[in-house]
Amino acid sequence: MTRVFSGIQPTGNVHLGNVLGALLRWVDDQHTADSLYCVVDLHALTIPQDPVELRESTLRLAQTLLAVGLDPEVCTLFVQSQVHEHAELAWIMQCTASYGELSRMTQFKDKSDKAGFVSGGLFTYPALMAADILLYDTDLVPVGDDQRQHVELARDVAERFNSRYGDTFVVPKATFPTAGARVMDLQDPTSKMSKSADSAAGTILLLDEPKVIEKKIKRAVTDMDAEVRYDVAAKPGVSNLLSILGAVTGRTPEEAAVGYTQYGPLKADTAAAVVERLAPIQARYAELAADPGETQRLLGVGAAKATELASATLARAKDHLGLLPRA
Ligand code: ATP
Ligand code: LTN
Repeated sequence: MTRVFSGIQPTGNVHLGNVLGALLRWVDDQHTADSLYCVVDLHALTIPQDPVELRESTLRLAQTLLAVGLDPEVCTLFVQSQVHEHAELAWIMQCTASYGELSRMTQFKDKSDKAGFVSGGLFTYPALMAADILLYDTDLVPVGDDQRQHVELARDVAERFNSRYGDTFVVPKATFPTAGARVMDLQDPTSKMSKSADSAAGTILLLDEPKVIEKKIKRAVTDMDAEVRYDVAAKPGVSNLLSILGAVTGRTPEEAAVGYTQYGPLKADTAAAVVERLAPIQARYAELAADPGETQRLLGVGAAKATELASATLARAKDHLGLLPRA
């Protein structure tokens, strides 16, 4: 069976872009592949975090993933720091990746330009991500386009390690969402909806109340002429609404456009469809939030399953490297 692995950082609130672009695909994949999903809290440490907030965001994100539909009976859901093999293999990956390779990562350049404090971890972040992926003999890594370079690096270090020390790691491949799975900011439809966006009005949060969702969509930026048509280049605002409406109702944006001649009804129907799609997720989230102990228990089960796979891979890598085993 194909092995799938992906991760998400416990930073910021989950928004509609995360749900439509990533999480719903994870939910689908769990039924067709042997899937592992990880809340990557060690990656969050590359930027200074408030300890109380980090612990809360990690639990909240896990509850969100369960609410969206990840089923711990079907997939393996766990927290990165609870499986210490990730940190250990990350060191080995740091010693396998070259300084030049890590220097060429565009995410590091972007983030280090913006950050006041640039940690060593921000620089070696892709080595930890390679460890995440390689520990599980992963075949496919579903990610957004922004992670393409990092998965490519994971492939390169896996191949280098295999050729230096003998066959050890499966060489993974990234998979990307199909067109339309890129949700844009409602106030600036030429940039992607993002946790770190300046305009809260442009981002629909998974836990936004129906009234807030309606208001944000009603105020969404549209285009000059009043025609409803899917044309991303000429009409980014309306096209974004059509993508969202299509995605939440299981249609293409072109199909979603049929029958609309005015922006008002399009916005009203898009808001209603988003509210309806998110309502059961929000209800499930509220149930899970009322019992944090149960989520922590499920994460413990996930970490135990992950450890079994990860420890075997790490032992193989250490053996091939020539590290002396404990007697
Ligand atoms: P940040 O704004 O802090 O960069 P983010 O909102 O981009 O965060 P990530 O945690 O980097 O979110 O990504 C989690 C997953 O959600 C990734 O697979 C990413 O590709 C996907 N994703 C993020 N934003 C969007 C979007 N606007 N449309 C579709 N998918 C998205
Ligand atoms: N860097 C990714 C999160 C991430 C990840 C991974 C994704 C960490 N480890 C392993 C896929 C596989 C991000 O910021 N979206």
